[in-house]
Amino acid sequence: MPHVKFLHTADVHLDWPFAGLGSGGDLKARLRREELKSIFAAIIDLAIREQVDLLLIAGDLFEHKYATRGTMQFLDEQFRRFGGPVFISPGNHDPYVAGSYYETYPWAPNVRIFGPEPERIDLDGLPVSVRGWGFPTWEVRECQLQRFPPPAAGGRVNLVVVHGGDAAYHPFDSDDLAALGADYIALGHIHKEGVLLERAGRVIARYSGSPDALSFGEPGEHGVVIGTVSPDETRLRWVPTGLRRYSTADVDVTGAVSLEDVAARLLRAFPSEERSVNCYRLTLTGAVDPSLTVDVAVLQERLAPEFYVLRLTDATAPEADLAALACERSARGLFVQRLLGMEAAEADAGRRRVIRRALAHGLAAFAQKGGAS
Ligand SMILES: [Mn+2]
Repeated sequence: MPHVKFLHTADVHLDWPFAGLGSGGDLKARLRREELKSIFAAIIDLAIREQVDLLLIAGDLFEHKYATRGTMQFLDEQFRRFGGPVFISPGNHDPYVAGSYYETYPWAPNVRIFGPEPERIDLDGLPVSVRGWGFPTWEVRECQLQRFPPPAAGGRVNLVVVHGGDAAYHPFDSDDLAALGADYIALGHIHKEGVLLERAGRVIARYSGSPDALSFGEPGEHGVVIGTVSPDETRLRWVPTGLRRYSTADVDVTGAVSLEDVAARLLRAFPSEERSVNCYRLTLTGAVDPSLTVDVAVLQERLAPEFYVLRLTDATAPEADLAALACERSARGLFVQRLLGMEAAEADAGRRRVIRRALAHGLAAFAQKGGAS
């Protein structure tokens, strides 16, 4: 039975600008851009170690607007090092537009880049056909899958590599994907890994997700897919490749009397081996001593050696002020009064903490509206 082993990745976004990394952000952004390259090199190492037959890259490999020729040279070296066939379907961040590096760079002969006309490539040395298509513009609002050539006959394994999946960026649904008659469809665009289509318990289409998180919008683990596919069996393995995680959380600092107290709570909340590599966006909650000013700039500076990236927001409320606020004749006063009442009536300590957090978030929202009325 013919079969093929491949590595599926997407959304590497080489040369992503990495804005918003906090103080020292520019240096960190430059470092993160280098890290993305090292992750891509590690993916090639994995492909070589796993002896995969081919690479499927489902778009957004690089940032068209920021990518340098040096990055293309790096990519080309990696593709040459892999040596086997490499199939790329450009996406909305690296569209196949006139003057794109996809068009102008002298890529290694093992690299095949799909363009605006859907194509099927029947490989010579392997019983495999690969179909693909690349974004010709920044947005694509029509499904292109109906324009794809039919699958190859004759017992070949039929693969597809394509980018998209939402309204402005090449919309398609599971029926459109099923109609391709493929054994496996390697998808890119959604940065969270996940299966999009299964048939009789067999995965037909899935997103690999981005190999490393790019922002706080991408929590959790990131990786690539290694698959072995024949016309009647699919075995897929998702391999983590991410270097840094992004976490968004609340940290309750109720009862803190000093910034050192708050710092100690933050350090206790996350193991040092995690906070030294990951990126955190944390909201401080709870009622603190009325004499304490929660100066997040000072805290961030104090904790800079302890956290790789730390972005703090203060949503604490001074304990004593709450009673005064509850007497205020305003929407905010009424809000505080109601929540303090709920808290007093609640027997469960966990639920009391939830109410206290809701109170803190509500007060932060009132503060942002800029009015106490
Ligand atoms: Mn993307």
